[in-house]
Formats: sequence, C-alpha cells, structure tokens
Amino acid sequence: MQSIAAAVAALNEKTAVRLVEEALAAGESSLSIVRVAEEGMRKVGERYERQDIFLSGLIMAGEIFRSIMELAQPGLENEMVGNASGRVLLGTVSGDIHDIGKNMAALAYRTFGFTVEDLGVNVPTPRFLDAAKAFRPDIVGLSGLLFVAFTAMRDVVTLFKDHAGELEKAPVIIIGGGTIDQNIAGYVGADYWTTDAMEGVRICQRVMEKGQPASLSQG
Ligand code: B12
Repeated sequence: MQSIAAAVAALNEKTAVRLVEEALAAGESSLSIVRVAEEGMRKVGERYERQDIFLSGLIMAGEIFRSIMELAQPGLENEMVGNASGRVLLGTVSGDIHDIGKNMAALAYRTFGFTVEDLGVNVPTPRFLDAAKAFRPDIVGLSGLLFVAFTAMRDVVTLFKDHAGELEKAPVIIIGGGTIDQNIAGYVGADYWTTDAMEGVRICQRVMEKGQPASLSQG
C-alpha cells in the first residue's frame, strides 16, 4: 500500500495504476487505497513547495488521482453505505478550482444518503446564499485549498450570518480541504472543519441527529 503513495508522489502513473489494480485484486479496501493515494498527493504538494516539481507536476498528480478514483469508485460506493437524511449544499469557493477533494466529499455524502447540490468550483460568494434560498440546505460544505480560499470561505460565513433572516433555517457550515487547520477554521468562523471526507460525513450525521453545534470543532 505504501508503494502506491510513493508512486503517486513520484508522479509515476503507470506504476500507481498497476499497484492499485493489484491491491484491489488482493482484496484491499477502496477506502484505504484512496487514503494512501491522498498521502501521495500531500507529498506531491511538498515537492511543489520545495520547487522539486512545477505546475505541470501538480496537473499530472491530478490526472493520476483521477485514474485511481476511476478504479476505486465502484468499491467505495459499496463500502460506504448509509441512510442519513439531510441536504448538503457544496462548492469550491471563489478563486479556487481544486475539485478532487470536493468531488470525493460529494460522493461520500451521496452514498451515505444525503441529498447534495454541488455548485462546482470558483463559486462566487453570493451564489451560495442564492442557492441556499432555493435548495434549503441543512448543511453548507465549503471546499478550498488555497490561501485566497480561506478569505472567500470567511466571506460566505459572514454573508450567511448577515442574511440569516432571509433563510427558513440557518444551515450549519463545514469547511474542508487538506490545507485547513484549527487556526484557519477559527479565522473563517465555520461551525466545523475537516481534512477528511468521511469525517465530514460523520460530523454531518451527528449534526442531523443533534442539531446545531455548540462551538467550533473538528467533530
Ligand atoms: C492536484 C493539485 C492541483 C491541481 C488541481 C486539479 C483539480 N481538478 O482539483 C491543479 C494543477 C489544477 C492545481 C492548481 C493550483 N495549485 Co494545487 N495542488 C494540488 C495538490 C497536489 C493536490 C490536491 C488534491 O487534489 N489532493 C487530494 C484530495 C483528495 O485531497 P483534499 O483536496 O484535501 O480533499 C480531501 C479532504 O480535505 C476532504 N475535503 C475537501 N473538500 C471538502 C469539503 C467538505 C465540505 C468536506 C466535508 C470535506 C472536504 O475530502 C477529501 C477526501 O478526504 C495540492 C497539494 C496538497 N497538499 O493538497 C496542491 C496545492 C493545493 N496547490 C497549490 C497551488 C499553489 C496551486 C496553484 C496556485 C499553482 C499555480 N502556480 O498556478 C494553482 C491554483 C489554481 C486555482 N486557482 O485554484 C498549493 C496551495 C498553497 C496554498 N495554501 O495557497 C498546494 C497546497 C501545493 C503546495 N504545497 O504548494 N493544483
């Protein structure tokens, strides 16, 4: 399994795909395969930061992850089953086009029984509020990895607070993305944060059971 992370980090698509096929044939769970691939993606990010690879490397990594997801997705859908009810409005915030993680979150929510409206990437801040008026979500999920995304997330949170009276019920706001931490979540003012789609689903299942959170937490 660790060699899958290493092959992704080395941007070696052929090897990564072969290893994933072998792991699936050997009965490894799709979820753990995706987790090691994510670990490889983090290493790609570190290589980019050290200028060991360039933008083309990030693009390549995105393609490799997509190929792995194609192989893992059917298994993921079988492994993740649930009957939660709840409506999730999802999108990658303004200025950010990273959507691999957001798409995984959408898949996870859907397979656990949530109804999801996905607004896509680089979503203008007011669009979240407009969509919420029509879709009436229980939860708004904001995705983003860039520094500029954190400001955009904060803008969305502020917009929802300022216009709370225009919505039937204030949705819980959860932010996700591999570069988020407790400090960023505090800055954004979201109710919950996570760096893991499955954890995001668990948080939202609890929200649906118990209602509004008392304070900011990772769940
Ligand atoms: C692949 C990649 C790209 C691809 C994206 C392809 C795509 N369609 O998404 C491309 C090549 C387009 C790209 C572009 C850029 N990138 Co880029 N990219 C990455 C990389 C290597 C991997 C991201 C990824 O897909 N990870 C795998 C997914 C599965 O993980 P994830 O997103 O964290 O999602 C998981 C969880 O966080 C969670 N989740 C995510 N969202 C949500 C939402 C909710 C509601 C929930 C519950 C959960 C959840 O679920 C997922 C599964 O568990 C990261 C490195 C890194 N460390 O993340 C850099 C990284 C994010 N990129 C970076 C940069 C700088 C850029 C560029 C500015 C480069 C440039 N010079 O142009 C551009 C920005 C373009 C833009 N305006 O958005 C920096 C950001 C630094 C920063 N904080 O500002 C990073 C961190 C690399 C680095 N270390 O420097 N990138």
